[in-house]
Amino acid sequence: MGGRLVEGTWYAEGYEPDADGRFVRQSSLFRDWTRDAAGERFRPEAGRYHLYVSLACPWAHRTLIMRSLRGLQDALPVSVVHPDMLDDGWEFREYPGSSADPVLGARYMREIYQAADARFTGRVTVPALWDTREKTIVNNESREILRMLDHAWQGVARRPAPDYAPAALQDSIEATLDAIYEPVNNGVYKCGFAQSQEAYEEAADELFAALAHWDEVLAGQRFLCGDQLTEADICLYTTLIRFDAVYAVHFKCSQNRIVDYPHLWNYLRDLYQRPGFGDTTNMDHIRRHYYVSHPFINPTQHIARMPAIDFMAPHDRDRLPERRRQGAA
Ligand SMILES: N[C@@H](CCC(=O)N[C@@H](CS)C(=O)NCC(=O)O)C(=O)O
Repeated sequence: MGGRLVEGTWYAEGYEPDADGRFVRQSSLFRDWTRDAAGERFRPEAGRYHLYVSLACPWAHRTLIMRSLRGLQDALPVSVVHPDMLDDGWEFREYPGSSADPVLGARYMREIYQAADARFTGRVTVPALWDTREKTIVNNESREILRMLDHAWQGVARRPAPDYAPAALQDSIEATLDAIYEPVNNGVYKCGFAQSQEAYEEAADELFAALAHWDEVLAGQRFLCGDQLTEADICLYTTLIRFDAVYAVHFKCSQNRIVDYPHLWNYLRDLYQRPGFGDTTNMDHIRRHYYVSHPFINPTQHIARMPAIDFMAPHDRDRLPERRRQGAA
């Protein structure tokens, strides 16, 4: 369930819907950029920054995939919160796959936000990119952290190439990221957190129309923006991989499963089987987080069984051309 800081003080609270019961996601509030140029305030440097994530969270997962694709594991350490997010919000507590906070020794994620801004007002979210030198959060918006690790961190990356948002595709990538955000990435939350039947129906209509559309697109091309893997694929992956195990049940995204879409399902397996995707996916954190953390929609907090799906089964995507690029894992 989580909560909010108001002028630096924590209040456990759920999500405030709009007048028609729709879920409204807060905009991220730390929006500085790391840039690799002389005189920049936040220059990428090995060991200077720290990434706070949850393995359950699809937004944080985007940044973990790029960190892995770029080979930034040594240069950019991470702390992984406990999967449960209840009255105290995200917490650093012992659990398989979770880790402590070596930077501030915090018990709760909110302490990181309080350390960045003692009078912070807003929800305490992951991912968050912390600067150990200036002792502040540089950025807490996944799409921007993803872009920074892609474009500004090559100097400290073990794999500086390829570019996952190359100039020739940048407009198409931005348009695709925008197009999948509301109906799909945020759409599953809008289904799950809708507080009126109408708000739910509206979100479900948009979600399943978008999935049908992208299934059709992927019938004829390997990736969302053509024959190269881009940031757009990373951003769709983190929603698709959670869909059948969690969103279909917990968020009532029940009309179809991803395994029912021939192209989306093969595409999902293709991505899962690549370095950086399956190996950053933790189904235990994912399932436990959602089913336990929202008692207002799952009061028993029982964790639904993992459906019998095999992400490692062979896929049919090799029939579609892929442009192999220098440095690709
Ligand atoms: N726009 C943000 C959203 C991040 C976000 O909402 N993360 C969720 C976890 S999936 C969170 O930390 N929620 C805590 C809360 O709302 O209390 C991003 O893309 O980085």
